Amino acid sequence: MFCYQCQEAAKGTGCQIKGVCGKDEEVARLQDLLIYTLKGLAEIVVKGNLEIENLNEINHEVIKSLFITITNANFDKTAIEKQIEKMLGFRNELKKRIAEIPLGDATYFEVTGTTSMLEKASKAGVLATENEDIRSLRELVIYGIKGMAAYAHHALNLGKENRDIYTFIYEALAATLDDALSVDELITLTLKTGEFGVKTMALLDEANTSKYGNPEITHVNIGVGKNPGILISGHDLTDLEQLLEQTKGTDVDIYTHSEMLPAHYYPFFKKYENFIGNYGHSWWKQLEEFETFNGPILFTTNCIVPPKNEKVRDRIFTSGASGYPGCIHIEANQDGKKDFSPLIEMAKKCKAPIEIETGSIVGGFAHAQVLALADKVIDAVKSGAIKKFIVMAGCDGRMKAREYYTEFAQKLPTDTIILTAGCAKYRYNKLALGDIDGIPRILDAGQCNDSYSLAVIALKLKEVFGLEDVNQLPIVYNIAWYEQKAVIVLLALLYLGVKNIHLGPTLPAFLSPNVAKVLVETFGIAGIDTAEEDIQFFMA
Ligand code: FSO
Ligand code: SF4
Repeated sequence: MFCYQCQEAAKGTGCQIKGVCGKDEEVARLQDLLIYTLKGLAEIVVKGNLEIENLNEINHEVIKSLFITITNANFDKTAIEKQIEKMLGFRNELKKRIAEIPLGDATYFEVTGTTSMLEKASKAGVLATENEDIRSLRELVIYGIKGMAAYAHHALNLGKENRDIYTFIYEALAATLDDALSVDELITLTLKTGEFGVKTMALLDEANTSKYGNPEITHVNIGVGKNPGILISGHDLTDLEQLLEQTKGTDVDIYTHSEMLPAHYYPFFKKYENFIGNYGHSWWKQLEEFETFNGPILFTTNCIVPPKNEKVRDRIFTSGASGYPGCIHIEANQDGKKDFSPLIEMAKKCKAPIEIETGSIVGGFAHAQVLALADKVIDAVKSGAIKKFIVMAGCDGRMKAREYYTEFAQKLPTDTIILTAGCAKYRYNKLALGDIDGIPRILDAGQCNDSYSLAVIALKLKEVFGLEDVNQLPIVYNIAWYEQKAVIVLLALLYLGVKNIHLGPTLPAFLSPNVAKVLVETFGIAGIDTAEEDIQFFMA
């Protein structure tokens, strides 16, 4: 196996024996083969000029497949094998619809059973591209579209889709097989990936807010109640909605975990009396937190940490693109409805969660809420009460180096405001950083996809201050990344013209020295230093 798609890639270069995330060799290879299958399917769609609007189910399964291969989402070999078989079936069906034209290996290879899948996968992985710059750019695009697919999948679950996004995904997948593309053409494709990243995040924002309302300032309880609970993790709000509906009026409480925290900010979910609060920290602390939670846990997406304790594993359920061997997967029926009764019945027999902290955290500062406060914010900037906004969106992770983000937040001058989104916030969202004229010093917009909100806020401020360029605003970017959704957020920001983004705790292993050089020279991308030095740099 060889995988270097996330920030925790072994030795900063790539996982080769087993993933730091817990992904084993077979899962890694099957994921490679699933991606290769999608590339073949995409080549048929693109070269055969197939109409995207006639490919409904296939479009949906393509984005689901991409989502399955995101870091920490799915460790279930059987589920991945089934997905490969399904996508090969679609690929072969599409091939019959087009004229005979020259096509590559990905469009016609056949495999039967695990052994032949694994064998084929060994020739279809990342290292199959020999030139390291081409490989680097191809993977940058693939990781970007994985993140895009995850967001498109959430939007789809809410009934929103945009065929242009699917068209781009096919184009990008097929382009990664095209040996005729030059480095420059691949760089252009990378920026176009960012453009579609913006479109996808806007689509998801529309899907979320049209159904659940605009996030608003909310204090979220981090303590526990007396009833047994179900803990819901991941990012899918439609799963949460169904779970709340199915537990309404029962003695089973619902708690959010990690990236599900921002659900509390949406007006829609406030009517559920059993929606108690948020339990725990970001994803990587889950094993200890699941022990003390005592009740069933539902993963709607990543980030899953392989459970060591069987008793905990028996309480874990998955849905959507996520999966773990030995855990029950809740499938949606034809109408997208999921039956969460196995979790609810289990919860009734469990003890209430053990309280691990008390108090509350505040959030809900997505674009509508911040723009509602715009006058106050603008006055504070004009009076000098706010000197700088620091965008610290992104992901958390287990590396010790991430303590930097807590230290950085703590040491920032008191005339700065942190704008955040994603699970990166858990490194500082429980610190008492105070407020500036009533504006909290940490403004949490929501999940990682809500980084879109931060871009909307920046563009609005640019307009209000009559500036030509977003980079003239007193906003700086110190982003933490972990997996591929952060890659699409980064590409989206680059597309919007944001320069000098600092990215940490380490730069991606998949950037070859030459590709990294382009990013540094064109966009001013930089890594992180010590908290003190970086603060000095940002405040200058
Ligand atoms: Fe975090 Fe995991 Fe949201 Fe990611 S929980 S790391 S970028 O899945 O998607 O921020
Ligand atoms: Fe390694 Fe990250 Fe790939 Fe897992 S996803 S195998 S940790 S690079």
